[in-house]
Amino acid sequence: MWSNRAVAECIRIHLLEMLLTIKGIIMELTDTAFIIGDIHGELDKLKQLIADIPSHVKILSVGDIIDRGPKSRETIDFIRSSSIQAVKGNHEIMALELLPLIQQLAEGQELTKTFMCKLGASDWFYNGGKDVFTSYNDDYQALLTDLLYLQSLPLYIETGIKDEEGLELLVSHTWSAYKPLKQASTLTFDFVWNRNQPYAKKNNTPYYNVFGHTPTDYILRKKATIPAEPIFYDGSVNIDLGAVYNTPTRGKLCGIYFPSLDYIIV
Ligand SMILES: [Mn+2]
Repeated sequence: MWSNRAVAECIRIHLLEMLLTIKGIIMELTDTAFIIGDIHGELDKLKQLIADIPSHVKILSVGDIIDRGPKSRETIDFIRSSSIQAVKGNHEIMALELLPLIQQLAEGQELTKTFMCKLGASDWFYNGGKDVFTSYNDDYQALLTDLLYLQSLPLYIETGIKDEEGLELLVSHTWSAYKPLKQASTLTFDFVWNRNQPYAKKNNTPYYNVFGHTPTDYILRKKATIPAEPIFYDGSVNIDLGAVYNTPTRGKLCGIYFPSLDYIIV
C-alpha cells in the first residue's frame, strides 16, 4: 500500500522528468575553464569574481544561481548576457516545478487565492523563491521567459578539457562523477540534491568533477576555516563557500580554474 506522500512524490518525479528535456551537454572546450560556486543571487560578488578573467577562458557555473540572495532576477540576466554556461541546481529545479502555473499566469489567468495557495505550497516559495517571484512585479511573461531559460540548462557538462592525468572536467551541482551519466534521466534528484561527498579516497572515474551544493563549512564542521575554503578530494572539488550566508565561515563566492585548480575567493 502506497502512502499519499509516496504517491505525491511519484507524481512530482514524473512531472519533473517531463520538464527536464535536457540531461547533460557535451562541450568541446580546448583551453581553460573557470567554474563558479553557488551564487544565489549575489550578483555583486559574481561581478567582482569574474572582473579579471581573461576573455579566452570559458566561464561555467555549478548552478543554484537564484534564491535567498538579493538579486536573483538580475543574476539570471547577467549570466545569460555574459554567456556563462550554468547547470541546474536544486533551486532551479524547485523554481521549475512552478512552470505550468507560471505558464497559466502568463497566459492571463488571474492570480486568485487558490492560485496563491498552490504557489505557496511549493518548496520553491519556502526556499527563497518567494522573493524571486515578487521581484517580477506581476510580469509573468518575463518570469516565464527566465524559467524557460533555467529549463534549458543541463544537469551536467562534459567539457572536453583534460588535466595532465587525462581526467576530463565534469561540472555538476552535486558530486556526480561516480554516476553513469547516460542514466541522468532516472537520477535527476541525485544530480541536484545528493549531499554525499566523494567517499572513495581514490578517484576511479575518467572525470575531474567540480561541484557545489553543500557549503564546505558544513562538511568540515568544527574544522571549518575562516575564511571559507574549497575542499579538494582525489579527482573532485567542492567550491560552495555559502556566498549568500552571512556567517564567519561562509559568505564567500569561489571560482576555480581548470586544469590549474588555482582559485579565487571574493
Ligand atoms: Mn544546492
